[in-house]
Amino acid sequence: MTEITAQPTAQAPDILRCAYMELVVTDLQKSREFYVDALGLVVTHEDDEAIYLRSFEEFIHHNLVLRKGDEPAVAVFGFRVRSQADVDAAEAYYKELGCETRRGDFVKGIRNAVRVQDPLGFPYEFFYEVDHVERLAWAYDQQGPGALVRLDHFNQVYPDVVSGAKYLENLGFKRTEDIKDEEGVTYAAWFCRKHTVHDTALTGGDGPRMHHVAFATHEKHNILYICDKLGALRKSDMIERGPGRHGVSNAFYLYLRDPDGHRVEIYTQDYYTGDPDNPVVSWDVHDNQRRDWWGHTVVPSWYTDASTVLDLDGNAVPIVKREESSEMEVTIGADGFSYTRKDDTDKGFKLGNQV
Ligand code: XXG
Ligand code: FE2
Repeated sequence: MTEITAQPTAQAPDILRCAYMELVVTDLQKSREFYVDALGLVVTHEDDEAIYLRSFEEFIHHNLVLRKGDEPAVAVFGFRVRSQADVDAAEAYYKELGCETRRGDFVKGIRNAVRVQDPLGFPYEFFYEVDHVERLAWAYDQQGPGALVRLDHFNQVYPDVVSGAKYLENLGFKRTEDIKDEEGVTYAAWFCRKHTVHDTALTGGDGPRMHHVAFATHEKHNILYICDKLGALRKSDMIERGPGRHGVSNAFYLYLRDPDGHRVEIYTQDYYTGDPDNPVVSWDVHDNQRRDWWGHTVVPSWYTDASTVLDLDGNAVPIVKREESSEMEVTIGADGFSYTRKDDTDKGFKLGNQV
């Protein structure tokens, strides 16, 4: 394996967007109750081994695969690329990085994909050939008031955000926001290919692990309905954080934990980032509004818990400890509240530091 930050001479694949995640779950029926009955995702295919789900605006086969297994884990982060030639490009790119690569049909609906274990240790898939299915965007008779309409992003936990970011930027991702401190420590960073705040993000912590997968609703009230529905189903313990308004991304959010503990974010209304000179917003880790615009405290489990990721043989990838300071420790005060802004006279909001 070459250096994580090395730029291969091979052309990076043209990645369109985050497209699907394959989760290993321990009880398919319990997961179905959560993702289908409670959250309303659309079933494209199901059998005794796996359930394939999609969001209402999706036209490709799936955005989420739930596969039955013994231990909860993440089998793959799937990205759609622009053409079949870009799948070849991805294979050559990762081979040059010295990474393990496999070629084939790994899940239903997708053909001739490449899977890699990337330099950070995450299982990534790049694909182009995929079955088209009915786009249910106009099926308002099927969409409930909490309809999940798109897959929005992934979030990955990794100890060294700076070198992880360099790897993603070499791969063609554009940084949109980050969280740093005055000493230059980077705690988290967000990266896009499609023209939203992100397709994936790095959260500093022990990793590689999967922090969350996020689905978008049309509007804020759809998220509030999901909270009400979970309450009515007596599943309020599945709500981990929120609802609220993020500082980073400016999106409205809710974090849930599925029956295996995998974290799912419901997210809506971030901003357009498609221009090449889109300013990067850099937040001070001590700004109490960075993670919740209303200043609400982030629960400790949100910082500490994340899902195991698998290598290409299905084995758990060993976890490396973060050496740099942890955001939870530097921001949660002794009283349990995260009001640690150094310059307390700075009551006016600088929207991060836009460059
Ligand atoms: O999608 C996101 C997040 O990564 O889940 C978290 C956007 C913003 C945030 S943060 O908690 O930093 O506001
Ligand atoms: Fe997120």
